[in-house]
Amino acid sequence: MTLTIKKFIEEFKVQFRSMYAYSYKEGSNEQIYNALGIYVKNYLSENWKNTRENYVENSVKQVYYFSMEFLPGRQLESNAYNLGLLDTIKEGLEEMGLSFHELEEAEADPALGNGGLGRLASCFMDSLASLGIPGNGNGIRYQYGLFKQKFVDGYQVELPENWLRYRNVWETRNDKSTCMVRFGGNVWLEKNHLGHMKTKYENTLNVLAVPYDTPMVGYRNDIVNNLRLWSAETPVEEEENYHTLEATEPIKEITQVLYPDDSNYEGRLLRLKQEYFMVSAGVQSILRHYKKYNLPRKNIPDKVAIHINDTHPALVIPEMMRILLDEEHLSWEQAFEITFKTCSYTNHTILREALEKWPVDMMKDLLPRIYMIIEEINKRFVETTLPIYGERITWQTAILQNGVVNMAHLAVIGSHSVNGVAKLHTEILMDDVLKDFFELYPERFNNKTNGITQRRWIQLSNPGLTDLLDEKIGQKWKRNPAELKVFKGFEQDEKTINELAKIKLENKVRLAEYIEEVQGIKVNPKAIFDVQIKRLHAYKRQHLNMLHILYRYLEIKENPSIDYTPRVFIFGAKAAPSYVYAKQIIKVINSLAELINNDTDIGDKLKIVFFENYGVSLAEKIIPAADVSEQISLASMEASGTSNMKLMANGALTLATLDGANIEIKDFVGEENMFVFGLSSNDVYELKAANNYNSKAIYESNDKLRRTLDALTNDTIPGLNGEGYAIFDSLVNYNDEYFVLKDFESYVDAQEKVDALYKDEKEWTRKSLLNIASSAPFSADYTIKRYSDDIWKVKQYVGQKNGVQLLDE
Ligand code: Z16
Repeated sequence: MTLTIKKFIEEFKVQFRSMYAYSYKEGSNEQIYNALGIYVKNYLSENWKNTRENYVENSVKQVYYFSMEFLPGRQLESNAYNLGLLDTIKEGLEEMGLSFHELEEAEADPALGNGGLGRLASCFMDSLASLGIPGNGNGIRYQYGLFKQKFVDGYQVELPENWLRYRNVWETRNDKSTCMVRFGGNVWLEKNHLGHMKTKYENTLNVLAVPYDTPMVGYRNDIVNNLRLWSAETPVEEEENYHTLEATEPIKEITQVLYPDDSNYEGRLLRLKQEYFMVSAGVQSILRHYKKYNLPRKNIPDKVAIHINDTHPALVIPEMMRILLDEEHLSWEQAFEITFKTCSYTNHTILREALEKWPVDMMKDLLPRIYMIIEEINKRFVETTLPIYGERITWQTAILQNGVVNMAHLAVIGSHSVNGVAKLHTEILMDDVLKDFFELYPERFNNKTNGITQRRWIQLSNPGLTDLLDEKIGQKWKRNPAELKVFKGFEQDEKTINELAKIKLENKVRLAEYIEEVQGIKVNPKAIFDVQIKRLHAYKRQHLNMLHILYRYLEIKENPSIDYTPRVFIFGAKAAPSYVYAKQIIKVINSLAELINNDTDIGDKLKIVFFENYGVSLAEKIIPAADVSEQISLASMEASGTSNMKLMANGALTLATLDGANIEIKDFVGEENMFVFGLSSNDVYELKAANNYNSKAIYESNDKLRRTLDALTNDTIPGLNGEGYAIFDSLVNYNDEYFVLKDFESYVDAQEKVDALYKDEKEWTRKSLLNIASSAPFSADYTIKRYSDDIWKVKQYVGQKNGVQLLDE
């Protein structure tokens, strides 16, 4: 049933006319894009239905990935590609005088996440479907995504991201599967006439949860899984109680906007409402669906796995208990066993300020029944732990501590599996952050290093590289990423090296054009494209990058003939709106860019491009053009990182501290094929333990560093309003929490090695080739296979054809 170009054109014209009642020739890009999206969605709807029905008919176990964030990116191209329609559609559009890539720009990029955690969730959705694993996403349909970032005089300004403005063609509102979520009020237990305990409620706020389902399309395997995002509405039967539109605000606001904090905990009541809303609706709908399997309740864990992505959805545990106790009337012991066997939890950060701790009073008021259950879980935990492990461990690990609910503790106690997201990160969880739990439950702990989908991050975003790989190593790598290592065989092949260098240059030319178009900066495509793309956070140390640029600038000014290889420093980063320090760093980088980019003494030697509004779509443009991947967090702080993996897979050389997954990158590609610098995680722990770090002494003793830091405060950089002072102060006078000054020298040395190597184009490209060929272990397909085998116990669904095979890992 292959689609011909002719048939596509005919059907598309009908589709457009039926939606807009005029010819596509008169349509706007948004309208044509919408018609195209609906066309593709119709095309996949049968597979979507069949997949759902087959799962139920065969009583397969399904996993539900609960996440407050998803960052799917644009879906037209990837859906068409996974369905095998992309070329037909492109050619058909061309015949109609339309350009696919222009239309694609009309698609909103749903920014329903902050950064790594949300993008990981979406890579996982892609891998689940492509492997044919029964896996669904569960999250929130935020009406406004993460803010749109603009720079005004170099300062970050946040604008609302109204991604639903021109409608969202991928979603299906599913009014048949709504749920009711209750907040607040009074709760008590009462014996009914049969002697059963019944839970009674009064004065609750009832919120209708409406699911919007989005197809998650597998790679050429006829599998379409589901992403279910919930939206809050006034219950129909209660509408008349709300006499004004205004009175419904407290309901609508629950799913209005995403909290813009990455690795940071925002203890607002509304956020807690969002978390419970998503969790309650998700668990209710799963348990309702389970009834279709006609099995006893004790078998739930054989058919259902629920994954808790960071602690944000950890209320799954008491919510599942509530339903099993209050609605299914199971005993506490039965309910807890089922819950525990069903749930698993991933930790994504060791940052103290990111660990969720909800005030008991807030929880009690908003979720009285849930709080009662948490108290009981805590009580029973303490009763069993105390006699065996004693006071210290018991109180350190309790859920209720000093008037707060410790969500990580709840997640660990209620889950059969706890994992970190890179080897080092999992070790740190076991030896430090969750050390006491590791003593209680060593068998629960395991590592699952993150991964990325090579379909979006190589095949779609880097067609040049994809064609080269196909030509050299055949097509098998697309279904079996391990095949990428065959590319290593070409490291000495001059022809391949030249072709690879040419592809990179073409990608850079394209990015250079885009930079000129959107940022108005002319850059030389032959310069080194040095990329740091990630959320702005002090621990990620964009300011270390900035200090090095400033240092270079001063060197060139002093000695114009100095032999630096021309370099374009590219940044993409949003700061949380309330994160003052992060915003100061943005301002300083932007002002420095203004200075350097307009200094005729500098010319091509140094350019800074700070893209506005970094997100998935921009990443797809930047990554294929990168030469250097900056992964410079203070060792031990970055749980994993995932831009490191995407950049490596596209042939960038990694410049990194031994942090997060950078360590595994080094293990696979070899230290000689990257640039490692700085303190190790152990060094950092020792330095902190010694408690004698003195950043001011470093400042005073290192001339180059002092000159660089002084340039932050002596009017070298025009346009600053104290931001340079703020950074100087934090580094010199407030003892430099993230050891920027300590790592500075070593970073500068590593940067000089980058320059030196780049002069040898052949050698550079050979290393680039080895990076691509060594990137296979970071395929999300493998990560998902490991979650499925070790944690979820879900199997690849057989009965579909093709798909991603994972022949030999
Ligand atoms: C997030 O993006 C991450 C951690 C976290 O606790 C909250 C959010 Cl929103 C990131 C980590 O910082 C990063 O190292 C990791 O690669 C990513 O999650 C995916 O695991």
